[in-house]
Amino acid sequence: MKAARMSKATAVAHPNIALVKYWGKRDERLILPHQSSLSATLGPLSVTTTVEFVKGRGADQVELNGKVAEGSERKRVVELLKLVRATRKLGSARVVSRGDFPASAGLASSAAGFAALAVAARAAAGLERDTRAESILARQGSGSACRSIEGGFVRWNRGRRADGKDSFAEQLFDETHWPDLRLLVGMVSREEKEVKSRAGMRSTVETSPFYSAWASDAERECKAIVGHLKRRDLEAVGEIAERNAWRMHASALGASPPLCYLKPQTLSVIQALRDERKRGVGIWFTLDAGPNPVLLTTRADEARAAEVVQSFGAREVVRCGPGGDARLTDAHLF
Ligand code: 2P0
Repeated sequence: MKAARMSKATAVAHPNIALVKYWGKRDERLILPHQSSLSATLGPLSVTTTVEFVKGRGADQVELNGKVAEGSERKRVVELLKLVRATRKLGSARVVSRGDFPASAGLASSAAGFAALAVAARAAAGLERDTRAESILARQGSGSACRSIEGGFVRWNRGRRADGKDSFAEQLFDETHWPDLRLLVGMVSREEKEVKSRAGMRSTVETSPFYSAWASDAERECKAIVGHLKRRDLEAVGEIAERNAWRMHASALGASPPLCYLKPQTLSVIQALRDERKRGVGIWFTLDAGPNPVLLTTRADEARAAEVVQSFGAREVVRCGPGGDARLTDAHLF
């Protein structure tokens, strides 16, 4: 094994919002999903992460958003660093990471965070950029992070292998493909959810009688949505995104105990969006494992979409569009 040049690297990555969701693992350790998923990378929101490997075998130092990371948060970062160390002779690491959007937005900051960490850690270890290897590494930090290595519209193919080498995300269309698409996060609640995604999807896999139907349907929808994205057909993309979100929530509601991530305001916003649609305004939505709807619309209807969610319970609207690839930068955080 060649000793790597000790170095520091910094990467910037965007979060993503799934249009066909990932919900359920077939391998908890390697983070391998039961089904493929497809997302839009979200700009301009981003997480920046600097990694430096230093001499010696001291403990890794991890700082996330200005605080020393502890417990499971720290453990997940340290585990990913171990995977990089398995390929190269490296000392301990210092990691500093900062996001420019609130974790409470309900957008998985872990997706952008682990994508930036994977790109920065590999580069700091002296490894060449390789989006497939980065995606596989990021996936082992947090599943959805594998979809934040590339920009635009990205599909995470579930893969079949037990070692996960064929389970990574690939770009279908880059961020310039559909500049008119707008994605608005309607923040109806900032409360921390009672059951985190990781535990929620585990419980759904283990106890929901709807799980296998969910997984096979999502696999089909992942294929069906591609042609609609290619044609930039908002209505067709929106219809799939909505029903896929409902079906994910239906599978979770079928768990024991039932998992309900929605709030009354979520349903008020959804009802209002449907009414707007009847009036000819082009707005659809998706929902992650949380109460905040993410609206899919175009520039022409963006202002109206923001108005609707705000008048029906959203206290804030975070406006996004398709974002780009994770990238290296010289603007180190330390
Ligand atoms: C997604 N979610 O496709 C789905 C939709 C939430 C709902 O990926 O356990 O933080 O780290 O692999 O990636 C959130 O789960 O879970 C998620 P782990 P992750 O975006």
